[in-house]
Amino acid sequence: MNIEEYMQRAISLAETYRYTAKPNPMVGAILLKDKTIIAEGAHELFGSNHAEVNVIESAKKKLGEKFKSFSELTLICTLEPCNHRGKTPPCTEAIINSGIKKVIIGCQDPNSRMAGKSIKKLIENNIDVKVGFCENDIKEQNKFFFYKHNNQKPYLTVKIASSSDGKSHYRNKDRTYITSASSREDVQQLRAQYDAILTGGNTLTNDNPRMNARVNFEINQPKKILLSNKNNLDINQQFFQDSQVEIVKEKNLETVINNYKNKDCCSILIEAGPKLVNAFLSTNLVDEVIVYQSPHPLGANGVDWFNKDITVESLGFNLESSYKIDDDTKKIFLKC
Ligand code: AOF
Ligand code: ZN
Repeated sequence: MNIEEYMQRAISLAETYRYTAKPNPMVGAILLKDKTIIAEGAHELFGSNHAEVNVIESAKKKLGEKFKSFSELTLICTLEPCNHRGKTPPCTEAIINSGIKKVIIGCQDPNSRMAGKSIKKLIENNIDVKVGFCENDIKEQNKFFFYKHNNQKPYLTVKIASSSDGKSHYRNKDRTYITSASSREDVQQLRAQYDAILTGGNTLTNDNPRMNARVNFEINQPKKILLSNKNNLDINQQFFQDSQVEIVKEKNLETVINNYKNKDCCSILIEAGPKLVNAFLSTNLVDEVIVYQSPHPLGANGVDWFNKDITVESLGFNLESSYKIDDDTKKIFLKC
C-alpha cells in the first residue's frame, strides 16, 4: 500500500464517527511499522480522546510484541494534530512523548489555534513531517468544519417545505403537513448532520415542534437556537424537553450568527416561518437553501413563502440538484 491508500484507510476510520464527533472534525490515525499496520484509531466522541491519542494508546498494548520502540513507527493522521489544551491535552505532546519520529499528515488544520503551528512544533522536536495527502477528500469529509474556520462563521442552510403554489401553511389553521412522510423522514437525516437547528418564536407557538433529529443511529443531537424575545415562553412545550435550547433575544441576524464564530458550532439548519426565513435570506449569511416541494396546492388560504416577484434564484442561489422523494421534489440551491 502507498501513503494515499493508508490515508484513505484513516479517512474511513474517521468516517465511522461522523455523527458523534461533531461539532469536532472527523479524524482518523494509523501507526505503521514498515508496511504493517500496528494500530488504528479515530476521534470517536466529541469531548473525548483525539484520534492520535487513541492510536498511541492502542499501540502501547502491542509494545514488545509487534514492535520494540515507538521510534520504529510512522504515524499517519488525516488532520494536523492539535497543539492546544482543549477538552483533552495536546496531541503534539502525546506524539513527542511517545518517541514517534515520523508523521504523515493528510491536511493542515484550518483552526487558527493550529494552522501549521503544530507541524512547526513537531519539526522543532526532530520529527520528520510530511503534509498533503488526500487533502480534498479530508476537506470534503469535514466540509462544515473547514467552512467554519475558513469563513469565521458556521455554514447556514435554510430548509423549507412548500406547496406547489409556493405556500408555507394555512392562515388561521392548525399545523398541516405539506410534504409526504418520506420527505419528513429525509428531514430527520438532514437535521442529524447539523450542529444546531435555529427557529423562531412564531414557529414554536404555531407548530409545537420537537426540532430534534429522530434517527435510528447514535448522534450528538443538534443544539436548539430559539430567536424570540417573548417573556412568556411555555417551557413545558416538547421543544424544550430533550436537548439544550439557547434562547436569543438579539434581533440583528448578523450579530446572532457572529456570536457562533468562537463556539463549537460549524453548521446551523434554519427551520422557521416565512418572516424569519425571508429575514435570513435578505442577509448575506445563508449558504444553502433546501426546498421540499409538494405536488399539492394550498390555495387562497395559504400563506406565501415569498412575495410574488421573488424566487430562490432571484435571491442569489443556483439550483445544484433536484430529485424526487415519493411525489415530492427536493431541491438544493447553493449561494452563487
Ligand atoms: C486532533 N485530533 O482527533 C481532532 C482534532 O475541543 P477539543 O479539545 O476536542 O479540540 C477540538 C479541536 O481540535 C478542533 O477544533 C480541531 O481543530 C482539532 N481536532 N485534532 O489533533 C483529533 N478531532
Ligand atoms: Zn488533538
